[in-house]
Amino acid sequence: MHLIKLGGSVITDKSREKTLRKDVLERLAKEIAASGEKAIVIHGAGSFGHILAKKGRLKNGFQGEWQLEYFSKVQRDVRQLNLYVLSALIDAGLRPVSLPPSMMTIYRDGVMEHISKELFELYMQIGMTPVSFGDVVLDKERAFAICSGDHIMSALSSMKGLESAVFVTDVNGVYERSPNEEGAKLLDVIYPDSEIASKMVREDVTGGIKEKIRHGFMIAEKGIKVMIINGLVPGRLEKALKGEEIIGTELRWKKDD
Ligand code: IP8
Repeated sequence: MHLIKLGGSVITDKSREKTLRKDVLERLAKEIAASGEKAIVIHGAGSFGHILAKKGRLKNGFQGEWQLEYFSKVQRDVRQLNLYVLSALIDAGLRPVSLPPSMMTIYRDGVMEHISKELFELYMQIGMTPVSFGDVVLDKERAFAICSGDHIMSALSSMKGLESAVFVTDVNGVYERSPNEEGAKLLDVIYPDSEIASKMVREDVTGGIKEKIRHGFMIAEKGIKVMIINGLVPGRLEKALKGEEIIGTELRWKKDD
């Protein structure tokens, strides 16, 4: 069984509000189905969530009544994206079931306090593909919080029978320098003490990669194979799920893993 995070930067155009990359989403859904592997699919919010979440300053919780309108709108919009993901998975022949975080997770002071893992397990047992996503959720201290898909990935990493966690992004993996810089080298493997990993976490080069690395290592610590791969290149996700050699970055907890 695999945990797959379809990054918001892959399945949406992050620069334009509520813009789906339908062709990419449909291809990735087909690759998951073609792999023949069991999976839980988590997707990011992309331009269906991040733009309005920022405008409504939802990240740090309640500051004023005016934010509630943004809370509602972001929840509505990420659901809309979730419906597109569900449709793509159904069309690819899978049997997805939606598990919205607002219905099964609770935060306290910006930290996930509860997630109903049993729902994921039971749906898997009856042959469904659980699908969850980045959402706005209740927070017992701050009224509400942003629950990222990366956070759901690490929260589910203690599930039985888990073989790998694949973070599908719009870059080949983790580079020693910014991938936009000429000659930047892709790293095949990084460790928690790799200079690049700590540098990226510290300097917050891109919020997205930073969170992926942090949550990715929390998963790798449990002995699960963790990969960051490029979903814009056809075939990589399917190969990653089949355990085939591909271009990407593996996050390893220890040097002898
Ligand atoms: O795209 C963020 O989830 P992510 C969720 O997985 C919202 O980081 C609502 C912005």
